Order: sequence, then structure tokens, then C-alpha cells
Amino acid sequence: MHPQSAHSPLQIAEPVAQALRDGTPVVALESTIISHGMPWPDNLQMAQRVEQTVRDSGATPATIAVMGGRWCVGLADEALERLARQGPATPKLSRRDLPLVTARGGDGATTVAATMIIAARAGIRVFATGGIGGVHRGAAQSMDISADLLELARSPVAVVCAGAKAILDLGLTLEVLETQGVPVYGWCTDELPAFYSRRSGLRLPCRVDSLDELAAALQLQWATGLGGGALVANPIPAAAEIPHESIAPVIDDALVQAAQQGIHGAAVTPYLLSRLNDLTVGRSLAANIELVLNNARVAAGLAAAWARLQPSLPIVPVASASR
Ligand code: PSU
Ligand code: MN
Repeated sequence: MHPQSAHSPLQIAEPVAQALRDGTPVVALESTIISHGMPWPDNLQMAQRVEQTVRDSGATPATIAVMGGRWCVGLADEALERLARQGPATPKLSRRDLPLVTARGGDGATTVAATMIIAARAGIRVFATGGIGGVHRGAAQSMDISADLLELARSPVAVVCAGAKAILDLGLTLEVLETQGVPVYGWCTDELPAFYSRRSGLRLPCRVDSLDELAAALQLQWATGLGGGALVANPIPAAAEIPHESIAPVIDDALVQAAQQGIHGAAVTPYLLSRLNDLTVGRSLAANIELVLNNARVAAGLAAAWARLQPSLPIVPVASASR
């Protein structure tokens, strides 16, 4: 049985529900990256390629969004295309936004935070994205700290990402994760990756080189009641990376422009990503797509390792028709 009922907004698509019943690997995917993170039609292509990559890696993809007030886990092709076409016209939903949009029967694209909440409700433990939100530069003044970081301390989901987005203050982002007690695992790396670049110069407390070991750590975290989520930091493939020296000045320009335009709140991240895409003539977008695909592969492997660890469910005897 999965947690869908007349009183729950949760709506799990059949292939995902089937995989959850069977205990086969499932990977959650977010939708803000589609509607606010990339331009049409690259966003649709990216979303379809990520789902296909998850399938090719032996797991079932579950793209999550709010549609007509339903918390949809797994989107049909038409729904995915509609979301991609509408772009930023679909509101970006974080934890705070879920109750009212759901009550009004509205639509929304879920951020990392909102996707974690819905994935956890559906029983999905592994989620792939590009980069999480984090502590913005100048946060001492603006107090702009993504709700993604606090959600990582609450919802029991492992988030595979390429680090926090390079537009952020990565050092402060790690500090907040530490304060919140969120395990940050470097996947085959000793350093926090910097989204477009493989290295940030910031050392991580733990490096992991085995997905089985990672799954065992997650199992322990949840079985012991520690709760909360975990971050798996997976560097962008070397062939797709933009070296720190080339992207850093462009990010600085984009940040100045955002300040001049008075952009703030939830609009900051989408604004910066689209400015970077213009300023790098599409190179940042290409890197962003490659790192998401790379995260999808690792997440599918982790979901498989997680599935192997789960005890198989007892077979419920079915009442026999004959006596
Ligand atoms: N990663 C990407 N592109 C994105 C995002 C992440 O590669 O567009 C989105 C995620 O949905 C993340 C959100 O949760 O940006 C962070 O927004 P904010 O900083 O407003 O919390
Ligand atoms: Mn913010």
C-alpha cells in the first residue's frame, strides 16, 4: 500500500507506484529546474533526457510538481511538456508555498525543498537535481538563505547534486549545513564541488567511494532516528566543466546586474542562471545539463543500492476462492 488516499493531495503515477510496491529503485526529480532554471525548449529536452538516463541506469524516474492542487509524483509526457512550455509562468514553490497553492487547486514547480517533502511522503529516498539553493553572497545583510538547506535537515531524502550553485557563498552554505546536522558526502571527492567547476577548495568532512556504503550510512541515519536528509556532492564530469577562473568573473558581473535591477527573494536564483546563460553564450546551460545527467546516473545507482538493503516485504496471503 502506498500513502494515497482521498484526503491526501499525493498522486503517484502508476509506474512509480508499481516500482514502490515492488521495492525497485526510484529517483525523484524536481521541476523548478525545468520551469525556472532553463529556457524553452532546452528545459524540455533536459527533463526528458534526465528521465531517460534514470531509466537507462535501471531506476524509475519520478518528476515531481504540483498540478491542480495534486502533489504529482511522476508526470505524463504532456504534463512535462506543459510545464516546460509555460516556464516561469508556473509559480516556484518552496515549503512555505505548498499549503495555499494546494488548497486553491493551483499549479507549481517544486524547488529542492518542496520536492524533498513530496518525495518523502511518497516513500522515495533518493533525489537527483543540479545544484541546491544555499546561502547567498551578502546574506549577512539580505538574510537570503535557501529553504533547501533547512529542508535537508528535515525530510529523509538523499539529494544528489553538483554542490551548491556557484552564484552562492559556498563556505557559508557548508557552515549552515553543519549547524543543521546535515551529512554532506563527497562522492569520490574530498572537496565540495562548485556546480560548473569540479573544485571549490572547500574540504568536506567525509568522502565516500562506494554506493553500498552510502546506502548503509543512510539506512543507519534513518533507522537510528537521526532523521533528516543528506547531501551527496557529485562533481561535474571533467569534459563538461567550466574552470573556476573563467566562470568567476562572469558570476560577479551577473551579481552586480542583479543588484542594480533590485532583484531579490525567490527571483534571484532564476535571474542569475539566465544572466549566466546569456553571458556565457550558452556554455553555462550546457554544463548545467551535463551535471544534472551525471547526478541522475549516480542517484539511480544509489537508489539501487538502497533497494538492495531493504528487507523484502512479507507476502500477504490472499484468501483462496475455493474452500
Ligand atoms: N539547480 C539548478 N537549477 C535550478 C535550481 C537548482 O541547476 O533552477 C533551483 C532548485 O529548484 C533550487 C532552487 O531548489 O533553484 C533554489 O532557489 P532559492 O535559492 O530561491 O531557494
Ligand atoms: Mn532565497
